[in-house]
Amino acid sequence: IVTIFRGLGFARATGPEVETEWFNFGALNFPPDHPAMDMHDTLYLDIPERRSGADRRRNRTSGIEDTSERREATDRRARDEGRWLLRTHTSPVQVRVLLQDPPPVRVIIPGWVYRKDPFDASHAPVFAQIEGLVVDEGISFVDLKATLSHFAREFFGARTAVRFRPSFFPFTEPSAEMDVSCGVCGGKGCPACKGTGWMEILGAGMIHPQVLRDGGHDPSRVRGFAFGCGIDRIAMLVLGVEELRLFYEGDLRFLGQF
Ligand code: 2U9
Repeated sequence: IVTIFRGLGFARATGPEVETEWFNFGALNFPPDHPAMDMHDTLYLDIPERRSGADRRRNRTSGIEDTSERREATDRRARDEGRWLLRTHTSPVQVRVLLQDPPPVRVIIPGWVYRKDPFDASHAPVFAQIEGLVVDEGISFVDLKATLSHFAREFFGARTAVRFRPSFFPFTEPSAEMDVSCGVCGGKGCPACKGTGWMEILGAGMIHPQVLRDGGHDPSRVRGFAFGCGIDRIAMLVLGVEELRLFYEGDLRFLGQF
């Protein structure tokens, strides 16, 4: 996947797996207590100094009007004071890139992410994700569609059809999910695609103006798009593997096939 995006001028970026609440949620437009945060069952690290910092911050800001200056100041403090956690997605790396690199930005970020999920046939407490980020002047949804369509044809084969469906993420607006035509039946409908002819492979969207602003950019000057997908799920679809745990158990009878 990285090789395909390298061909489009993307650079690979990496970042820490232990993160703060601000880099993992706050900077990505997850408001405190927003229901979207239920999507992530987060593994927090019990580091007392950090937790007491977050408690102080909550007390200071309670009941006070959330003006944009106030929000900015709170975010700056939150960067240093929030609880520690194991990142639930690779998105905090893009936040770090936004804060560090001037546009034009084109990065692809593979990495391990952590969620408090049971280890079963389709979930693991640690799994692999890959996300991408583009920021420049004049970027539009057309760039998003062209880039991701190219990726799908390179990865799944030249005859692959794609479709985009509206979706929601706190960090992108508008947001979409991309499906590719089922590689098993060619789009006719089969058990692998549950009879629909399509397989959902990634989420994407235009970077939310608030996320750009928190990353130090002026949304009236630059825009961007981002995307993310679970690598394990794609591997299961492509290889026809129905049991996720096989990838992690180290059984040579399974691994020896690849
Ligand atoms: C910044 C701005 C925007 C990254 C994105 C998705 C859509 C997405 C999930 C797919 C399945 C993760 O593995 S999964 O659970 N991801 O659908 N991710 S847009 O958007 C960003 C990231 C960083 C600063």
